[in-house]
Amino acid sequence: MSDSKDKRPRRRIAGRPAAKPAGSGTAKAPWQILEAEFKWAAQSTEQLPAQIGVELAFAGRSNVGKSSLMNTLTGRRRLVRTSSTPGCTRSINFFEAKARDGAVFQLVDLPGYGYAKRSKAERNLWAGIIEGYLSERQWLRAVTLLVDARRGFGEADRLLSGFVAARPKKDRPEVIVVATKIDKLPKAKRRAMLRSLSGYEGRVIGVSAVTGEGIEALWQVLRKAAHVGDSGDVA
Ligand SMILES: Nc1nc2c(ncn2[C@@H]2O[C@H](COP(=O)(O)OP(=O)(O)OP(=O)(O)O)[C@@H](O)[C@H]2O)c(=O)[nH]1
Ligand SMILES: [Mg+2]
Repeated sequence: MSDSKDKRPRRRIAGRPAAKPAGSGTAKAPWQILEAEFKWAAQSTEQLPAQIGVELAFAGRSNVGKSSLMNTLTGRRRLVRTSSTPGCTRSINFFEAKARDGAVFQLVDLPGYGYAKRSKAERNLWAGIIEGYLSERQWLRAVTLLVDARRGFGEADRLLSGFVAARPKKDRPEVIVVATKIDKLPKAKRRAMLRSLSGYEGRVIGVSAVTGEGIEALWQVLRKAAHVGDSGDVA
């Protein structure tokens, strides 16, 4: 794609959380990302790329921390543009990440779902594109659904997980729920919050783009969902 660089979202310089390198403290971990680069941006279903590899998507309400989490997962501060103003990501952005053991993933950053300050027409347009991507994308193996640790599971989160749940079992991606911004909760309250995250029954991984907490646990689950063997091969 010749004009891919032109579509690349501009990066924000100031005010982002300091992403810890994924794998810091776990030197030479096989899951640690050594190379990551922007690949593609799509602003409509028609602009989605043909097969480029195993896809791991990041979905959730606007401003919940999707783009920041991707920076932390790849150990890069500025791979993905983030902002304290909701509505930052306005296209479906693909980033290729290569792990130490050779496994390669396409990390897919989705725009925030249901951002209230956009026009209804724009919200509907993006709801349709996100729904189309989550319910039909053939190479999607896992959807990390981000929920603010302090707010819990809401209507938008149920909708997003519903798009995936409606797929036939044989090609249904795994939904992994993560509670973001866990650093904003006192340590003593975290376990209880994760257990009681309102409206959700399964396991929730607490993560922080600031401290790097939960990143190794999330990579283990993502790699399992992508069927990555010990050798780094993607089945
Ligand atoms: N304290 C803290 N702040 C975070 C964390 N993750 C993200 N943030 C902040 O939350 C804001 C939103 O982060 P983004 O990563 O841009 O959120 P997003 O979900 O991609 O937002 P949209 O693209 O607008 O949907 C930014 O100000 C980040 O610095 C975290 O783990 N801890
Ligand atoms: Mg974003």
